[in-house]
Amino acid sequence: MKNFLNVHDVANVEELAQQAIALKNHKFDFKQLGNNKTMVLLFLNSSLRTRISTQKAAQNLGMNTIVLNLTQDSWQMEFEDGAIMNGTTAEHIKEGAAVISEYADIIGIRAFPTLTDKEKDYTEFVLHKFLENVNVPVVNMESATVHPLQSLTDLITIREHTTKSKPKVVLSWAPHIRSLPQCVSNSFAEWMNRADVEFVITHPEGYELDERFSGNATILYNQEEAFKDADFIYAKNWSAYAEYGKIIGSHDDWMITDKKMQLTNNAKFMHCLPTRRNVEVADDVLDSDYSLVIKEAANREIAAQIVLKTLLEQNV
Ligand code: SN0
Repeated sequence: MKNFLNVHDVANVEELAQQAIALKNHKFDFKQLGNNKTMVLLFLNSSLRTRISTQKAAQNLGMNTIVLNLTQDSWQMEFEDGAIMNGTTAEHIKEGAAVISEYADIIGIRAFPTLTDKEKDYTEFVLHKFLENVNVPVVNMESATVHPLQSLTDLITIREHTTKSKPKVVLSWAPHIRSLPQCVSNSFAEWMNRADVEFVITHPEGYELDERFSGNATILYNQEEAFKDADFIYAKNWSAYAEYGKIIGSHDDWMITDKKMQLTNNAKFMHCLPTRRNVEVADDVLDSDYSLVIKEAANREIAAQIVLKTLLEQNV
């Protein structure tokens, strides 16, 4: 593994999840690996879990960590080649990324989509601008189209809580008041399509994901039908891909409730967090015994740690 950008950097998703589970009781056994090594974490957007769990993972491996909120604490960055920088941007990505790369052994980057420029977002413009100008491994901490640290976490969590070798996993769209990225859902879909699960996606018409991510998953427009026999319900809002970045109509009745969870095969509930209570997910689901959301968030640490461990062993 040279970088951890998306599922294509992983040879076998189930094996990586098993390695992460095995690491859980040996978190501090590899302190030497990161000795005198530094991870720089660059945030162009807000973060709670990613920021803390990735730093913690790096520190478990003996690394130093430096966090930079690039849009607040640094110079405003220019990404366009050939730009005449007589406006608000003070530093070009060519120098900015190259300099950061001099100080870092691994770089983590969070750069959300614009949700207005589909072409720029789906070619991963910002992530690629960094990649072009650094010479150390890069970890995607949620980019314009995917969130692979979350998806690895989700597979780990499913494996820890399944009683079946091939559980039925349902990704359900849920309502929200803002336009959100498709990243978590795209990524979850491409990981589930490579995992040993029966994978179903349910959403209102118009919310089809890019087929490069949804692949051969079964897509149902009827949420209640999709929930039947489910072992895991994974809820997430996303804005439309076709009508890019838009919220289409009102679908308040898609909120995940305990009543809907009763249609499943005693399914566990998952969400990447943050979630809007009683908009996306009802209190009675988030506060139930079958909710895995906190355990899932806790697993972000071992997901990040197995990725950083692999990068350190293979590159740094
Ligand atoms: C992000 C998203 O991609 O959906 C991060 C999820 C890990 N979520 C949000 O931006 C939620 C913001 C809100 O206002 O609820």
